[in-house]
Amino acid sequence: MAASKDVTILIPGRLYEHAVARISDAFDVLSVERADASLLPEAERARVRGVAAMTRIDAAFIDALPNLEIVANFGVGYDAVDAAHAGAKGIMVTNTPDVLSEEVADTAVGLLINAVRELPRAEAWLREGRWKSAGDYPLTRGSLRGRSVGIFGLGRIGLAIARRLEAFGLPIGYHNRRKADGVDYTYYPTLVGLARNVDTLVSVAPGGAATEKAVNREVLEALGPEGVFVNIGRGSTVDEEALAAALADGTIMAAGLDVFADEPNVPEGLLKAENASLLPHVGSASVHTRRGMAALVADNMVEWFGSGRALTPVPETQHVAPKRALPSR
Ligand code: NAP
Ligand code: 8YV
Repeated sequence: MAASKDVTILIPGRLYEHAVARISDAFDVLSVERADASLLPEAERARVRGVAAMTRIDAAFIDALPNLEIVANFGVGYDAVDAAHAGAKGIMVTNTPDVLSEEVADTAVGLLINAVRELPRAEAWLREGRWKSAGDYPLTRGSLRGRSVGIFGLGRIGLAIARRLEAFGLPIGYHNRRKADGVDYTYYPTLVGLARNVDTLVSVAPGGAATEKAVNREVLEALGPEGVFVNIGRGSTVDEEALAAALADGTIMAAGLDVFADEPNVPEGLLKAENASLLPHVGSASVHTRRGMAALVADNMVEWFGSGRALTPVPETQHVAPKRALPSR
């Protein structure tokens, strides 16, 4: 069966408007305020064959939709979707890899430079008239010169960050669960081992139980007093209390953060830290890149309901095939 208005896609909560438009072109769309099945009458739940979302999709929500075939996540990080549960039930989950990697890597490098060279504070100095009233902005203690970089999560985005920082002349190490194929960067089997051997740690690891608060006091102490920590991955990977303390007491020098554990709530200790550059999760947030992500969300749906294959299935649902008969090729 091809993509058609006979297929109902549920959009719970807010979704980027270009994705809504692309999905609405191809399918019947049902919207609901949030991913809470009690907001939908039973007949409507039964209509739903696909979900497109950038919000939490838990096991209870999946279970409440008896004819659900696919969850298309708007974002490459899909820690908000219970993909293991979906996979066990034969439900496909897709994400949006690759189309955002270069944009997010650009943002990570910007955040690193902001943190090290204090660019947001220097700009504030100018805007507040202090250049005129007080003179030049003070020289920054930090510099990228002479730094060594560690990447926590050397995957698609991590590699794009590494390529950029290599061009800046900086040596690169990384920590993943497994050594990456085809790269010459130095591998560290533990995160604390990586932190001990670099002074600049960039985290782009996925969220979830395996990485929960992995960047903790011990890792920050290992990074040391010249240490700079950048997080462009997920806020859940950091012990934010330990990070705020480390910024306040000089355990590390500075931080650049795009992601937080409980967005949009940012802990007071981080808001107060003048040696932290903070961004409201804008890693992929350009019109160009969000359009690419939106197209991939819609194309996954169209492909699934057309050919029965997904373009970018997540590993937990690689094995999932449609339960319905597929058109002959
Ligand atoms: P990816 O290609 O899957 O890379 C993730 C890397 O992390 C892999 O190399 C993986 O290697 C490593 N990893 C996974 N679990 C680990 C663990 N428990 N311990 C150590 N290493 C681990 O994903 P990506 O496309 O680069 O995206 C990475 C993450 O960036 C996403 O999941 C998302 O959370 C975040 N992100 C943020 C923004 C933003 O706007 N700030 C935008 C896009 C993505 P191994 O499997 O060998 O461990
Ligand atoms: C998006 C992201 O901002 O892709 C991801 O994992 O974190 C970002 O690109 C997010 O998914 C949209 O809410």
